Amino acid sequence: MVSPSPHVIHARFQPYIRLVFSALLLSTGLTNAIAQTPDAQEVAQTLPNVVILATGGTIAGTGASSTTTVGYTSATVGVDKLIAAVPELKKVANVKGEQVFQIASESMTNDHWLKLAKRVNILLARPDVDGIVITHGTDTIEETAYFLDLTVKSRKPVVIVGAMRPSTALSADGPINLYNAVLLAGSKEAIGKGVLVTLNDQINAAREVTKTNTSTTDTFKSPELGMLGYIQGSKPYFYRQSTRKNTLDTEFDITNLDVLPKVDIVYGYADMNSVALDAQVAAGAKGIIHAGVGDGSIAAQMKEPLIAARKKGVIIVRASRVGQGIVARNGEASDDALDFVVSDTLNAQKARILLMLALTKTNNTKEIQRMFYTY
Ligand code: DAS
Repeated sequence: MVSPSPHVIHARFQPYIRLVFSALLLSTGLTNAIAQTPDAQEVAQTLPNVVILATGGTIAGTGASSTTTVGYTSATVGVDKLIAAVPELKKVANVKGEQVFQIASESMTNDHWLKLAKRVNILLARPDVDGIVITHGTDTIEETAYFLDLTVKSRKPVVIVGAMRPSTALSADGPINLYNAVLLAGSKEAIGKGVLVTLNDQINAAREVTKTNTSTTDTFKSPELGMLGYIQGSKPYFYRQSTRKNTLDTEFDITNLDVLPKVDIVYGYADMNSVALDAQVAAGAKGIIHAGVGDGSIAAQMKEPLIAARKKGVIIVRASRVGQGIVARNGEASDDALDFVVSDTLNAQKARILLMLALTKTNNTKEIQRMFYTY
């Protein structure tokens, strides 16, 4: 029998040889692909660790129907449900949640702020925490943000987020705001920028941000001085940052503070009287923010009551109800002669926060005025 030529053998077995080679290539390719596709644990190791501290507010609110955008119940949804409602968070950070409070933020107090600031500082001191998100009611978000801006002792990002529509509403803004906040808190770009507030795809600085509309989703703005940037397509874009000192660069330390000095606000208006001021001083106020009309103007009938308060050792800060612009020293009042302080561009509610912290350090009005030009 003539042996078949090698050529014939090759032709007969060619399909099998091709199959074996294909199987080898496939398995090698798969091996490479598997080797290149990191497993879930490896992915998690590349993501930042962000802790979400939940305090309540509309972002955790529920309404009677999907069209209820006012008259809903604030602060009802827990932090775990907030996180579960946004599975996309897992793509941008390793997230853990803590329910610090569950309140509508109009009920936020100094005690809440001290507890929150202490928790933030403890967490940020941990090497395995890269950033913090605080979910918060929008009514006092600007005040909590500024208090933390002056008391957080870290350059790691702290981002405060809220929502203007409850979680049950059509086009609720909470989920995307929370996603953006976690993304921002885990970003390198947000390091060293001070405490930030994000809603509506925008990034604002704690010092300048304020609520400008009672109910619309674009309510948070930094009028005149401007926001810091945007979040677009899962990426933060910064265009400016505040020139004022914050976080690690402030002289305030609340570590061992259990109570803040009592500071109240009197609101200026035509035909005002000193009943509220006198009552606040009698109740033990250590400082008064006079939110005057215009450039912090003092009505004739208010001058003596304010001087009397100052003589009792109460620090008087001239602010303005207007909201934007500088309250000029020795402009609408003889601040040098009256030994008053001016708020610079801080609105009344933020001037109150800075004065409370200033009074934990000094009663010297020259030192306090320096602080209002520094922070
Ligand atoms: N009452 C508001 C608050 O909790 C609801 C909100 O807008 O978050 O601040």
